[in-house]
Amino acid sequence: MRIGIVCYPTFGGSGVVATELGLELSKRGHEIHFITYSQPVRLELLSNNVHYHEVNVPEYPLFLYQPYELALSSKLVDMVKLHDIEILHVHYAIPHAYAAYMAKKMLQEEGIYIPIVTTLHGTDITLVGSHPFYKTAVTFSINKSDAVTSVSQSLKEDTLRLFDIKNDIDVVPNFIDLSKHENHFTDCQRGMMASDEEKIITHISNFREVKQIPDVIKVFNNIQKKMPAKLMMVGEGPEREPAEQLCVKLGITDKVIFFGNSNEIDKILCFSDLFLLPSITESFGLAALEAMASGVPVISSNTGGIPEVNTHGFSGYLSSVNDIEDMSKNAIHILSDNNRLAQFKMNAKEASKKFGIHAIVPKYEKIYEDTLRKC
Ligand code: GMT
Repeated sequence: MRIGIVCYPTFGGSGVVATELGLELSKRGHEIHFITYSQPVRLELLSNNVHYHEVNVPEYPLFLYQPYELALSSKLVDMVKLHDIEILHVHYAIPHAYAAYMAKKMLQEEGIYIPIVTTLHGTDITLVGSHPFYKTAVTFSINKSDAVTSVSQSLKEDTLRLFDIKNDIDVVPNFIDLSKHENHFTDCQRGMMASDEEKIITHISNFREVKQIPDVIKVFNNIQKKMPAKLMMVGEGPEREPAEQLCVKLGITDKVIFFGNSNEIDKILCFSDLFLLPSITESFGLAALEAMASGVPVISSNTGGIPEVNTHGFSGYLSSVNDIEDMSKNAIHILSDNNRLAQFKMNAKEASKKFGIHAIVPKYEKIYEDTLRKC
């Protein structure tokens, strides 16, 4: 199939999933066209089967907000015609599903029919999409999609609760390429980060409020009172600076390393002992799955789709949102006994296996085939 993929190209789960999906589909013989405003961060290799088309939005002083949806829908029309694209798969409803619907209507005028698959990722539903300013258009564009998928059962339930949805929603969980987390680095440079007796705790996110960054720091603070430990903070976002200030206040700056965004999270995870994800809400928690695949147990909140990924008492532990004491107690329980830690690491890896790329990508292929057949 010739498939157009629309996504956010930046660091963030939805863009990562869309990119990995496109790359895997290309390996399975499909022709993939990424259409977005810059080259997706995990899209390192373009090939015969993998193309990238940039959406340009020229600045014009009249506009307080540049009309990205308009530029995107025009680009979609042009690329569908030029490359004979058969189906569009848009990741993150806002504004991609809306722009794709506009493109579809414009193409229909020319006698070209292009079906749209929309994948809901989380904040497009829970935080942003359900806001009254967006809700009408988001509901419309979901209902106008030819197929809709969500990345967890929990997100499907949230969507049906928050919006008046007429379509079926298929749950297709997020996935990862397990082979990228095999820990076969000869350069797993643990020694550069911490001494042998120090435990390494890691958090990876976009440092937004929803991630509860202060809870990450507070849980780590409790851990380091009980044992030698270091905290690796990976990512960029508005909560980074307050987090650095909190570390100063707690007197733990020498134990916390802020990395910024990284394309090498598998290398960081390969020397990590524990992953923290205390989010207020999380439709899936791709970063937790990536940690588990690298054999890193997860201490998380029990919100949204996280319980579908992290199994309490097996791959890690789940606590109520903001229950710092419980998260700290569970973290110390895992870390304080090396045999127990080794068992949790094995369990985490085991639990990640059901989300392997080869198990999940065929589900999307089937959705494309069914959608093309129906339309
Ligand atoms: O976590 C974010 O705020 C970024 C957002 C995104 O667009 O990448 O993440 C959402 O989609 C990911 C991929 O499906 C999920 O793993 C994240 O759980 C989800 N984030 C939230 O629901 C807060």
